[in-house]
Amino acid sequence: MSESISRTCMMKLQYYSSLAVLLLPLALACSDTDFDIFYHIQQWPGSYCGTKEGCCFPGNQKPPADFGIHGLWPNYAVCRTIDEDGRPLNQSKCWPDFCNALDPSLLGDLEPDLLRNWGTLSCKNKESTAFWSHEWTRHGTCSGMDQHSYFRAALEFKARFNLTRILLDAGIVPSEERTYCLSRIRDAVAEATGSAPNLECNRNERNETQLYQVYQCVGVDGRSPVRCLVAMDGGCTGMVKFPAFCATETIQVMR
Ligand code: U2P
Repeated sequence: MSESISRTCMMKLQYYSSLAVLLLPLALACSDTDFDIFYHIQQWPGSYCGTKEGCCFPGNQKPPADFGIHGLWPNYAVCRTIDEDGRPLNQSKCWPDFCNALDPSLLGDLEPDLLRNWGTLSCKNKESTAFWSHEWTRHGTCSGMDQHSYFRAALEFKARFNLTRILLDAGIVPSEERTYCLSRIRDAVAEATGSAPNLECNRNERNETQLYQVYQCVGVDGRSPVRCLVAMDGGCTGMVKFPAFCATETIQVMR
């Protein structure tokens, strides 16, 4: 973390060093651990692929019918309207991003686990490495962790709280016909993890609402579930689909 403290921040810290009261908040404002929680976000492939746009599989490999990681995103408790120097921002900012440049020499031993659990489904970002690179540059560089620790933390969290299993155990099974009460999905995850998640939905080709992403709130250590600071259920309705992952007609398999 100390490497990422910028020269400007260092000068500010020196300038204010006699004012002990100001020193701590300033040090926090200059640091790349200046955030309140992580969102650990997982996407359901049945819903990513089951839209008008469809999806793509890297290397011609259909992934398993399991939630996949989208990202581990540092987030502020309250959106900010001024920058760290107290100047007003054009737009309010709800999370830090792009804190550093990319170091492409990532991952090493984590790659098989990442391919299984953090594969891309995007037809714009067709290689999983491009997806990881994007997530690292935009979000990971603000996490206060090095690359290896960051990706490992996301993988370990997913393994510890297996969403697909949690939902199955609560009788929430992927289905083309059934719809589920949104609160039942949220309660199932809350009971299993101790923290109610935020949920995001999208729409299938019949314009029905379906569970797309689950946002689990995680402490700044990247390990422990914590209470979400704001409740969110973007795009969801009271009853949602949790579609089976078999919508082959909308899938462009990559060659
Ligand atoms: O965080 C949003 C960015 O990540 C990309 N993304 C998302 C899911 C996925 O499986 N693969 C992937 O690359 C988004 O790409 P999009 O969904 O827009 O195709 C977006 O760039």
